[in-house]
Amino acid sequence: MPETTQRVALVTGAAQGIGAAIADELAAEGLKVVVADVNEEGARAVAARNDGVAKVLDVSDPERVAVVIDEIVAEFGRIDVLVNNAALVPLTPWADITFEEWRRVMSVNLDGIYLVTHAVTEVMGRGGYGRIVNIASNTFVAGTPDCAHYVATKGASIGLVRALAGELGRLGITINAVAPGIIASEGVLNGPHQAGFDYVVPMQAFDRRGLPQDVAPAVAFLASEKAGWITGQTLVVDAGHTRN
Ligand code: NAD
Ligand code: 4PL
Repeated sequence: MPETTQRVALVTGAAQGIGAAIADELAAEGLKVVVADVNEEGARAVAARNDGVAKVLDVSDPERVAVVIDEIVAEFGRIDVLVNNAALVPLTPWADITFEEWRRVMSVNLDGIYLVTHAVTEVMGRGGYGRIVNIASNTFVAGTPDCAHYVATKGASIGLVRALAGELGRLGITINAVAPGIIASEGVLNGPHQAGFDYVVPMQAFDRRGLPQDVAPAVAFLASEKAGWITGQTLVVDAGHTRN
């Protein structure tokens, strides 16, 4: 099996937005980045500017997840960092959330974390070192309206971090969550969530819209060797919108 000394990071949903900024940050810190997304063109562009690798991946597709992890292991022989970033970010009032939409959000935002994390655990454990970061959201505490299914998955993502820290710790793997507040990603700027800036920015300590680049350094820290004594935690990155 091929072995690279360079650390390898898999970032899901990294074709745009927060995931793309995380891929840029990890590459700048010297990691080989695997940019995985359903959006092939976007993933290729982010991979190309970072001397990384693009993978077409729907995180909710078990067969595809298995194939992509096998390909990464075949190519690099290791996966050191996993960032579970891919998600649907809907804005739908409770009365309008059909069971179909509910299931789809669970499938991408929660099953996707299970599938990719479960699939990388063996190869990470083999190396005796690993960093997993789930991108959660401050909606879990902020009371953000009209996204109950989304908030439920973000709470579950924090629950999984807390539950898994012990088992993964035995393998030398840390698992933490980063919970951003509203961020001007492509997804938010092109959708109904953009209206949220009007009431959120006045609650922040800093009077501007958060950018994907405001979140990426916190993720890179938790994904670094330096963060080895931190696991099972949630780091809120929201300009002080929520405080605890
Ligand atoms: P975005 O919509 O701009 O980008 C999401 C990316 O995920 C896209 O490239 C999309 O193609 C990809 N994706 C969607 N479904 C996928 C699937 N099934 N498999 C693989 N890739 C898939 O979103 P964003 O705002 O950058 O959000 C990124 C993460 O940050 C999400 O987990 C989101 O919940 C979280 N977050 C966002 C905000 C915000 O305000 N933007 C705030 C807190 C947390
Ligand atoms: C405060 O995670 O945390 C809107 C959209 N507003 O996705 C989020 C806030 C959104 C958020 C989020």
